[in-house]
Amino acid sequence: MSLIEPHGGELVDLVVDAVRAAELREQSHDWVSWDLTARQLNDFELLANGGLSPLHGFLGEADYEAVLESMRLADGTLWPIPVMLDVTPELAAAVSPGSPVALRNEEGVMLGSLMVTDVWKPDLEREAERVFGTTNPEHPGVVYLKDQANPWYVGGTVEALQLPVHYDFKDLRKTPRRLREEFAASGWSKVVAFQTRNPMHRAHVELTMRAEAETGANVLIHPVVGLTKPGDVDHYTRVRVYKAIHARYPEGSASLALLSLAMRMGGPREAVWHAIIRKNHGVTHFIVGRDHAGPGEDSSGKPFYGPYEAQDFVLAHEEELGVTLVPFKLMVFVPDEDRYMPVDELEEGTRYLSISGTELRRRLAEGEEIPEWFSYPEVVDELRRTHRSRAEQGFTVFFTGLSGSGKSTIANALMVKLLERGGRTVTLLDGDIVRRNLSKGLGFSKEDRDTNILRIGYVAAEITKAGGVAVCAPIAPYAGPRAENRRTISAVGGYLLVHVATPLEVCEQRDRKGLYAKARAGIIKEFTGISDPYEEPTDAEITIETTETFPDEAADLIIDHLVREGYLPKES
Ligand code: PPS
Repeated sequence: MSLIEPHGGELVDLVVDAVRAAELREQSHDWVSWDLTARQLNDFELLANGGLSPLHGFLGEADYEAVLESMRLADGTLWPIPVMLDVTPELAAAVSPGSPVALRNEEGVMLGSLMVTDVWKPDLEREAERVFGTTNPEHPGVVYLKDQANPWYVGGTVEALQLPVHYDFKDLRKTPRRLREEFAASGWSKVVAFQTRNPMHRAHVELTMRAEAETGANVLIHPVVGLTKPGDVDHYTRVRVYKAIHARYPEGSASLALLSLAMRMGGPREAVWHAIIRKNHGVTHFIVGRDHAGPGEDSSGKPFYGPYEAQDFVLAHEEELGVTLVPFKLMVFVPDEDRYMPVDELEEGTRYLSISGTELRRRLAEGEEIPEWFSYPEVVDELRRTHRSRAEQGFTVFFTGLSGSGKSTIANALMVKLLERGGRTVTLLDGDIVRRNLSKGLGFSKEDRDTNILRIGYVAAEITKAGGVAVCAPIAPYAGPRAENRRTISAVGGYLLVHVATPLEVCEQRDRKGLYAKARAGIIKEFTGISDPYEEPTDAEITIETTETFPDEAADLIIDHLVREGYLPKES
């Protein structure tokens, strides 16, 4: 179609017509099935709609190797990020080159087919080193490869029966073809794309308007709404913000579209990938700012990538990419001139202001003012709707400690004191109580204990998300599930780990339920502290020695902590 020719190059379209779709559906009755993971679903969508052109499917081994080694496909095409289908050993064993696989979403709906060309077991550590330049498990891309990715890869060509369905913001989910058509129909011969995974504020509007002025292009606000960095603001909130921001541009000068991309946080390599993806969406210019697609710093404060490494990398490949780089330095507010400027254009000694993401989150959490020079009132309102201040958030107090350490007694005292204060619902998830209902039937093997703790964490996260208080008091002897719960609960509200550190000898001496005697006699097997491990927490916010602290005092210590952290008001 000539309408879409002006820019973007050839577009792959893997969505088949109705006849072929019916044929594939019919044949698939004899095929093995694979339920696409959240990341794979994003990759599938961009493969199917041509966002990942020139790919026609998930990479095979030769392309994978070439991408790792030289950032190119085996035929020499520039391609920085490997896109494979990672699968379980069971699926890998069930397929071989030539096998068809039905690709399904989590509800079991068949979205496409994969004709397998390659099956191999990758060296994920090597992949991390090559793609991310690090094997540091603090890098989200490395975490994914280490903890979440399935251990086998399958490559092959894809045919799509349909694109994944989205029920939210439907009018903003624009395929590459649709965007190209819209640009052509609007007479936009140059388009500069702005990529983001964060809420936008005035600095971003200023930056994109400058890019518009410098290049003579129209702006495409093209935020990622697939998988982004864990802990990012949810995409629902962000899209409401983008819509508000979009209205700030002069009528007809900017477009807004959402991109279902699963980011890898791969910094320089990912920036080049983003440029390719944007080109497929009909864009001619691409803004790359500071630390583009980077995960920031590791725990020692060392950044994973240099602040402008991504810019340099895109620049080095600009000609081959066929997309013009629009580099930007950090934008800061100059109060004396009442305007935003790139930090490198300021004269020495100029006074300027900026608010970091961390500072913004702190202000939102503590209900503090966010100045007008930083953002627009409608954006701040939108963020406040979801970023409830700590005083309004739910939280979980998670006790851990040996049997008989006093967890339940302190947990009960805490619950009563919280109810006395009022303001939030309080749910007690005590070890014994949980085992009578939620975890009925589970035993005390490591596997069952982990399941039990993760179930408690799941329920606590739901309560916390809904603004309530969950007080949990299981033994929770293993660090792994405790850490997992901390992650999921902190993402939706407050989390506080309390270690009731009563020594084993004291618990055994008390032996209120007579269990220690039975454990010593071998009548109860796998008893924590006696014949089963207890991994002492090293990350507890509060440690209580009940040999010296009464339950009443212990509960007050926790309340004081919650007041200091802003979850509870000072006066009762
Ligand atoms: S865990 O490890 O967190 O899943 O344990 P939890 O759900 O808290 O259950 C601990 C309570 O079960 C009783 N009990 C045992 N505890 C430890 N090990 C073994 N083998 C065992 N068998 C039964 C015990 O009463 C625990 O209650 P508390 O309140 O901790 O004393």
